Amino acid sequence: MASPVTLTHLKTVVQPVTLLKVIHRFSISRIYYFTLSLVDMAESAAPAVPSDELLEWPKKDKRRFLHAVYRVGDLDRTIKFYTECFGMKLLRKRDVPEEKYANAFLGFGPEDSHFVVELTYNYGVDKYDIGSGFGHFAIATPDVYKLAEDIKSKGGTITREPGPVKGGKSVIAFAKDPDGYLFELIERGPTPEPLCQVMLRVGDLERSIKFYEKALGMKVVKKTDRPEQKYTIAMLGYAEEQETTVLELTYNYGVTEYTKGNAYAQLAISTDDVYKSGEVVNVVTQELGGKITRQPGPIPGINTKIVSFVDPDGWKTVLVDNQDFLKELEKKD
Ligand SMILES: N[C@@H](CCC(=O)N[C@@H](CS)C(=O)NCC(=O)O)C(=O)O
Repeated sequence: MASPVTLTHLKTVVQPVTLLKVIHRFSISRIYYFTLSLVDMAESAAPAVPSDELLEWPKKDKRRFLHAVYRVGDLDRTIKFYTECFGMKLLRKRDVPEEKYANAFLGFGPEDSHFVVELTYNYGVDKYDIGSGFGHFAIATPDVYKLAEDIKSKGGTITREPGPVKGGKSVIAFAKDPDGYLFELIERGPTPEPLCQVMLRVGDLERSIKFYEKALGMKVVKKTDRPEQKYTIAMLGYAEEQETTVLELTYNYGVTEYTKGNAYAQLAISTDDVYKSGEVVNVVTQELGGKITRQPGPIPGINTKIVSFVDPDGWKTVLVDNQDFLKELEKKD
């Protein structure tokens, strides 16, 4: 279904090149050519530019990080690990036998106010390739040393011992979950959102920043360049880094391509209007790359309205209708 805003948000313009053609042809005083130029003009008036109001929409919209979706080889194994080692809560589970998959949602607080992980188990698939592009999720904790010790005592793997980040001051460690997904443990005082980062590697940081600002209305809340370590990171989101989950985009000097594997799936973000949001994404993908992978509309069966797309590196985002999402949460009770 086409969005009702489509036409009202577009202004038609005559392209400057066409005007030049008109002037040139008029100067040689050939009515015949002039007439042709008017035809040209009428035809090329069709391509439209988006209105400022449409492009401002993502910044005005009610957006929040909802969940990160990824695949695991054994749902119960991951639930046990996240609840025992990380202290997450199991928030809901659903089995969809007709489609041969099941989901589990876990996090540090209820889904209507917290970012959570949505685990997907596909019947019979016990292994996935994480690829080289996916970086990590992150958990903020007041004591990284203690959390790392707890994880070890429960049989978990710490791949990087606690200590200051190379080239910086914040205390971090890395833990690996049973499927090989990395979780950065970050020392931070009490925070409303302990599940605080999704890190993805990108091939052109400035292009990605523009994409997430324009298509998704995010703000750069921090940017750090570490020439000694040969990388730059940008934290993007809808509130300050300490208050919410951010998307951490990492650019490693000179590296423009990564493998995506088949394990990490997408980031879900809320919106008040999937149709209007889809219009903006459509415009931005034409300028910066990426593409819409699912046109705005309700998911058959569930009826939640979504629009999905990939960014210029191929990382997927799904925008989910706010009202429909809340209805989905009510259904589980
Ligand atoms: N080459 C790194 C660049 C990003 C990076 O190094 N990030 C920091 C955290 S912000 C890190 O993992 N440091 C490792 C350490 O300090 O041991 C990557 O692609 O993961």
